[in-house]
Amino acid sequence: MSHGNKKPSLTEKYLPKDLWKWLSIKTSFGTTIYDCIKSALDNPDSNVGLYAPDPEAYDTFADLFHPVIADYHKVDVSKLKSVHDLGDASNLEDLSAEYAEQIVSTRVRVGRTVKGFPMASKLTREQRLDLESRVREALSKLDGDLAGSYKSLTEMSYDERNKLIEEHILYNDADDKYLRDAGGYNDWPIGRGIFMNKAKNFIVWVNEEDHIRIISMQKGASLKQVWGRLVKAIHAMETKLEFVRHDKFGYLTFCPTNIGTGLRASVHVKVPKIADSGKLKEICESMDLQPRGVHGEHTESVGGVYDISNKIRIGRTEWDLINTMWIGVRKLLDSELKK
Ligand code: ADP
Ligand code: CIR
Repeated sequence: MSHGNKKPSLTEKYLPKDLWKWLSIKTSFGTTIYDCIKSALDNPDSNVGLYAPDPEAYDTFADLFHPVIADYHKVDVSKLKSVHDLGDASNLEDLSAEYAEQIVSTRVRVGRTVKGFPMASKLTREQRLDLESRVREALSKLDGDLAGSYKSLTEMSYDERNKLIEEHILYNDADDKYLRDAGGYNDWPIGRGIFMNKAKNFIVWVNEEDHIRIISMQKGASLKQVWGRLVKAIHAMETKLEFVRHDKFGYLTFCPTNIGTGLRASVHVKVPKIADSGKLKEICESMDLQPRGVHGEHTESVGGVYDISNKIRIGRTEWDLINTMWIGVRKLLDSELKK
């Protein structure tokens, strides 16, 4: 397979040589090994390339999923146990005014899979619509500052969708080639939608890459408020829907990079000097952080603003990952502002 100058994907690296044993195996949802690795086959430039078309794939094809998870998340799978602690948001320290000024906005999201359904690529049209209506029903019961309204993509105009994408509220319109080739956009946009509270700072994505992504976001640097709101939302959603949880891998998601906590805590932060030095990725990696462009994964920076978030999602608690991001961003800003 040709990769240009790039390293082979983790899927290619760890694909067992005795594939023969898997050719007749299917999970109870009908998933084959080909379904799991299709994105890597179609995209030799993948970093990971693997997707779980249903929750069972993580165990049925363990000889591939486990080493990929170990490598990406830097964990020992044999010792791994799912650990969770949402911590206490009120203990998060605010940044000094000088540092806070560099931060455009703050966002935390968690991904979840609803029990009883396969992930995006194996959902039939009917199952996706059924899942959408169950999630919609659950969301309609939220109250207080979490109360809001749901809209399907099919009920929204092109302009309405574009405006929300520009505001970083709605997911991009089926343009991730890795996800598309994994089958994540089957029957797009049917069954997909978005829930927003009145303040537009609590958002739920329905049937994008994952069944649901629960999101808290706002302008500025108050991680305390953002995380506090998300913790409240997670608790509320858990009383209304049952999510798939694995003893080792925690919350299961379509992409194995998101399992565990499913949590990505990010800031849009101005770091033009570090970016110009060409060392942003390297510095981020050394602190378990990942830089992305301002329109999400696989996009570019605009005006020296980067999306900086925790890279690891498993083997550590939610509270640990929130703090990893916060401490790392403070160090980045120490260096950007030359303290
Ligand atoms: P995900 O975070 O769900 O993995 P993406 O990387 O595609 O997915 O990001 C989704 C959207 O969230 C994009 O529009 C991105 O710009 C926006 N986003 C992420 N972090 C922030 C942030 N800190 N502030 C504002 N928007 C953000
Ligand atoms: C890939 O393998 O490159 C894509 N399927 C995206 C994987 C998750 N993101 C990442 O590694 N940065």
